[in-house]
Amino acid sequence: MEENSKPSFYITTPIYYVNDVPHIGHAYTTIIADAIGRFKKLAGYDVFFLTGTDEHGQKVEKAAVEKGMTPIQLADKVVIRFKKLWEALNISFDYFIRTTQSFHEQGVQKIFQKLKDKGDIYKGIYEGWYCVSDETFLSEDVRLENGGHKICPDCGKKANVVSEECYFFKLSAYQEHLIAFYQKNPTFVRPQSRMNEVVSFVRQGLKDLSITRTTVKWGISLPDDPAHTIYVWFDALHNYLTGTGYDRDMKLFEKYWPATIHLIGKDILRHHAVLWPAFLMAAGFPLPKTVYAHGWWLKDKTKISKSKGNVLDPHIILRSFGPDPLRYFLLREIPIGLDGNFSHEGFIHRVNSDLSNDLGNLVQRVLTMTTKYFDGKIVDIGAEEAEDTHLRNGYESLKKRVYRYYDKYSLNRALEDIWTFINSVNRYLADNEPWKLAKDKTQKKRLGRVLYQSSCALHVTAYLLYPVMPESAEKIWRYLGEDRSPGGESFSSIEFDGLKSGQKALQPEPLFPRINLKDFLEEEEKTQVVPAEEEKMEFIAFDDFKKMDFRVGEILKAEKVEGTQKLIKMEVSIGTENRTMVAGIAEEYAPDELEGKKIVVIVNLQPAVIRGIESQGMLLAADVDGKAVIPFFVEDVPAGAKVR
Ligand code: ME8
Repeated sequence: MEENSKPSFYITTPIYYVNDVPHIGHAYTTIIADAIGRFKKLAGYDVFFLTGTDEHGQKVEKAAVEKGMTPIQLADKVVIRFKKLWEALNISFDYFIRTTQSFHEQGVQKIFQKLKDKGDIYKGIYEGWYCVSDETFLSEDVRLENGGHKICPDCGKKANVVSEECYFFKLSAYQEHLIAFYQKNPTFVRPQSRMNEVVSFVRQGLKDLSITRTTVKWGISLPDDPAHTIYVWFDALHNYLTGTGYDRDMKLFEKYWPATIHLIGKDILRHHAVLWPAFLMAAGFPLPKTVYAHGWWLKDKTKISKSKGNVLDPHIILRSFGPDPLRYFLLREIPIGLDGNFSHEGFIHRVNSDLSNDLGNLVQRVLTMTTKYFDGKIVDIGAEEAEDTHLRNGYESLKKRVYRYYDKYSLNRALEDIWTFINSVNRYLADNEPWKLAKDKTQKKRLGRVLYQSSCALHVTAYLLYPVMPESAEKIWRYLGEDRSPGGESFSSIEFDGLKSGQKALQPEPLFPRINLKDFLEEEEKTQVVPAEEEKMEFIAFDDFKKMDFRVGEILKAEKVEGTQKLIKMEVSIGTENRTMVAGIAEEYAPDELEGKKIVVIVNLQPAVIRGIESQGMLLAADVDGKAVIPFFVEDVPAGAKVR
């Protein structure tokens, strides 16, 4: 399908505060968004996935002072931590927005001005209790404590009284409009229980909202009244417009807005389900389709959060196991909407039992037998018997159910169902005992059929798992000798017997090695969470550096990879030979401006299959705010010269 004719699907995560480093809670929302986005791409949608960081406001200002930095210095540091984490977790966002980017600031100022001109924003005096930690005014019904102060009901911290001249947004004027909107769009907030919560909150009455501060300096100021900075939530929510091109690339904006789904934690439901639609109504924008509020990850029954000091650093898990075990665990363990308790025992149990035993061993067994009995070739021989057909039919109905579950965002149900199928493949092997068939020469065809059927089952299983476990799905396909990538195939095109007969499989590395709880806890104990301001550079030994073979490469040919927005395929001469390489640089460079250019290439990196193309090397480029900038040689250097 042409990119343009596809229906658009715009998904967002909250933009996270940069007052401290990311933790499992942030990873959770972002992984859900990534899995949904990947599924929607397979289902034929033109997906735009936005994430980013919320960098203004008193909370960041205060954290920066405590760390002896300026707010932007702190933001620059913490942003790197977020981006590294998303890379380690294989998060395929389309744009990463920072609210300190000038186009965002200008966009917010413009909308603010529009509301002011319209009379929806007016000047007055505000006096109220404000929670710095949550950047939120407390509602009037929060009771006074014995000491004469109020406690923030969300984070439990002491609030301050704020009295100052400020601008107000006429939120009260939107109360009835909001109620009418909720009635017309009963699935605007999901799950349903949260919708009811929002409706009853709005029915209790809405007061006008103070949306500027004179006591906070770190924020977007008003051009015609610069003593005022814009309330951080007014600033932050508009990232969903500016991040997709509002006021910068209106074509892009019109293609994707309104958002299909704002994925958030339940802590910020009112901001998204009450304030945000009211701001949008006032400015005349169409409203998002759904705000989906998921539950919290708790540790020992307490919400995992920076302010509670019980954060779990996902890096420790990622360093040991890669992205997929954590992605799988977080999505499998609880339905989106409910709270879950994170324990290392729970995590390790899931990995050992579901990933290592059920799936990893299955892959290993089928491919080891294929190597041993058929010289590594997948062969489609032997007649299909009833139980073989049973496996095929099992997949046909599984595929429909899994599609429906993913489509309803019931990711845990999709995974449960896929696991029932994996276990039926394990049973099929146990029943047919191919290792015994191999001992009887007259059973060669039956042996071929059993292994072919099992390989096909693995092929489709990996495809169905791709939204949640993209790295493992790619690996399984590669082990099966598949030269396509699961991410590039449409859901409707995946048939049970998609493996070509005669295709050469590989002997796999263990996909999910078993974890020993004691070793894991010891490892974790050794690895302290490194606070953002003390981020340490990881040094490598000179011997490790010497292993890397950097060369001058000359780009002979370049072309866009069809069906992608970011990828360019190149033929690069490295002196002794020509290499095919794929790089995500199409948004920054046109193919014809690359041809003839000389670049730095690492030539002894293990090849990777990207969109079905084997990339045999990697070019070096600077990462500037998520954009690639390639260093080109200006001198005339020969292709193949060593770079050291
Ligand atoms: O609220 N369990 O940013 P934030 C599950 N900047 N999810 C969790 C979690 C937990 N224990 N802890 C955090 C902000 N999250 C604002 C958002 S949007 C316009 C502005 C996730 O850094 C969850 O998605 O405090 C939650 O809503 C978000 O992180 C809060 O991140």
